[in-house]
Amino acid sequence: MSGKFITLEGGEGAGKTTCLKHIEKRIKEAGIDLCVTREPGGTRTGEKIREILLDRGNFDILDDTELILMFAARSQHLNEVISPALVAGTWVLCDRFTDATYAYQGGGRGISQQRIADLEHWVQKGLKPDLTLLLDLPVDVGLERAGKRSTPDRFESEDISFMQRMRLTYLDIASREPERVKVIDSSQALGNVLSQIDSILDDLLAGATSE
Ligand code: T5A
Repeated sequence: MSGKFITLEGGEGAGKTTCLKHIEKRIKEAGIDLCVTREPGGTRTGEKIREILLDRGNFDILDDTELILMFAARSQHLNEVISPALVAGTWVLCDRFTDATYAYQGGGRGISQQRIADLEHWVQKGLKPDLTLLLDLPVDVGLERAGKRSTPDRFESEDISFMQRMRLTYLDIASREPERVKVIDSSQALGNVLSQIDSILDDLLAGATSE
């Protein structure tokens, strides 16, 4: 596979949507073909699964059902969108991926890492992002930002302790995989957040254009 696979992660209200647009602009300005997508979702079937997962009315979804639905959407997404793009040399920028499963279903819900790893192995067959930008900020700051926006979905309705376990899981992944996962302090003003992202992208794009 020759395209680069970049994912964006973070807790609620971390600013992913805001930063995604900036990253997309930088990569496209460098003349690189880019596919921008998201999880759960990114395909017709995946977007239907997303609706089920985010709907606050679905309070009775079991933890394992939630986990399996995440990977069902991911399987569709990988086969239909992500892998074909990477094979064609197109870069893929994805709003959330499997680190979110470890953080939300693992850290938040308490599902074992091994169970998630088994599904990851089955569905992804070893495929991992080349670069993950983790937008990290204290849970209360993120919830305040997200709260200003809209009615909370099924995940945004979880309590603070769920969010804290989710944040710690993300940080744990970053400490175990520092080469892949770059932590961005997204509690700062937007300009500072984008500067942190730019310095990482500068290195990545310099490497890509010299290849
Ligand atoms: N999920 C997903 C799982 O549980 N398991 C999985 O495996 C996967 C893939 C998906 C949900 O699914 C869960 C996690 C999620 O809950 P989502 O749409 O990806 O949903 O997730 P959200 O976190 O809800 O994403 P949002 O787009 O809603 O939030 P963002 O993108 O993090 O935040 P954004 O950019 O909209 O910013 C929030 C507000 O803050 C402001 C923005 O203007 C906006 O108003 N803001 C700032 N304000 C001050 N300073 C800054 N630096 C700011 N940056 C942004």
